[in-house]
Amino acid sequence: MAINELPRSGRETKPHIGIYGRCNVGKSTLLNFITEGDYALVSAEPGTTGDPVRKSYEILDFAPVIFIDTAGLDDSSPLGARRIEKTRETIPQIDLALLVFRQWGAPETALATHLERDGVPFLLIHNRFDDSTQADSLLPSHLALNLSHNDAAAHEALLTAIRRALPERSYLVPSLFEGRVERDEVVLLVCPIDSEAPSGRMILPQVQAIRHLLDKHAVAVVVQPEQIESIFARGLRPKLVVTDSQAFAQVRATVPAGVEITSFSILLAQLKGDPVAYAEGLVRIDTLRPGDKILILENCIHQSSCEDIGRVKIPALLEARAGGTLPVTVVSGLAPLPPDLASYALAVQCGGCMVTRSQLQNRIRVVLRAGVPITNYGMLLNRLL
Ligand SMILES: Nc1nc2c(ncn2[C@@H]2O[C@H](COP(=O)(O)OP(=O)(O)OP(=O)(O)O)[C@@H](O)[C@H]2O)c(=O)[nH]1
Ligand SMILES: [Mg+2]
Repeated sequence: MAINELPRSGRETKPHIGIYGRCNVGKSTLLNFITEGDYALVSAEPGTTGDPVRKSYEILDFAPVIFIDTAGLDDSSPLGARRIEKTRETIPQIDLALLVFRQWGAPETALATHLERDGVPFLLIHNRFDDSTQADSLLPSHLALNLSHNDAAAHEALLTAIRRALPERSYLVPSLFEGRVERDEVVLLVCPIDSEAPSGRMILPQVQAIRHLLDKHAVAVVVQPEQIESIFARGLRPKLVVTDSQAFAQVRATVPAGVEITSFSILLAQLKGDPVAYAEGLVRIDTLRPGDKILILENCIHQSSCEDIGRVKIPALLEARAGGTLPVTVVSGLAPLPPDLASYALAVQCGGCMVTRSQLQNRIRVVLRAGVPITNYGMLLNRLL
């Protein structure tokens, strides 16, 4: 399937676009200009925007995206340093940066260098502040606009530039089942409804799996672990069994030999994470010693079932393996990584269903750069359960 035919990303994985620049260059004005609203506070007072401000916006015939308006890079107010840090923390979360400037100088060069180093694409936006006589900047490619004008042509040009600059992988999602399942084949999805399952709904990876199977015109059969036997007893031969990672042992004991078993977390790891790094990191569990520090990275901040896996089950399994206590740090959502990252023996990352591919990839890259092996919830549970 060509990438252009792939489904657009869902609500949870919208491409993120950060707006950066010095104080008062018109960053919040740009957000309002793009979204044709009055969402962000605009004022002549430098330092108006403090915390990053997120705004969803659907680009017509394209994709829903999230804009992040940020504090000025040169904010010198009493909270300036902390605001600048919050602004910098958004960079690993974005798929595209809009760098707004009135005059190009050292702060713009520093930011552009930072973005280039991190492989983040960016558009340069020269806010002319009504002065159409102002000479264009000497920069080779940029958009020159007067942001406070209601200019339909400029709006269209800006959105076209954003669509072109966004990497395809930020809004087109390959199938969880690419190359594994064909039309009309049956896939058994094992979804335990236990005390950890959220009440009244399915979790995102289960919903995504059903949707991706429907997109492939395959057949999804959704069961709880105790129904697996009756499915096979009826003569149904699924091509693949996908289970909640916590039910691995039960599923292996019930599914007949020869039928491939994987988990939602492993499918997600292959789609969004770094399966090679995860496989290399998994080996580290064999050499863990009491006292080794473990870093749990779980991106969902509101899914209590994950808390139990990350905070209780995985630490207990690793401690049993190491034969003693392992100090565990849990980082939730996209909170900053610990400053002493390099001192961890192993990082264990969840499937990452609630974050974008870039956000997950950037996080993995930072962990690997610090020399810390990283593996994945599902792969670890598959090995230890
Ligand atoms: N005349 C004119 N004023 C503009 C233009 N763009 C922005 N402004 C004004 O410049 C001031 C600063 O704009 P903001 O959008 O708040 O700037 P910002 O970069 O978000 O500033 P901080 O949040 O403080 O970092 C406001 O008074 C805007 O009305 C423009 O194109 N023309
Ligand atoms: Mg602002």
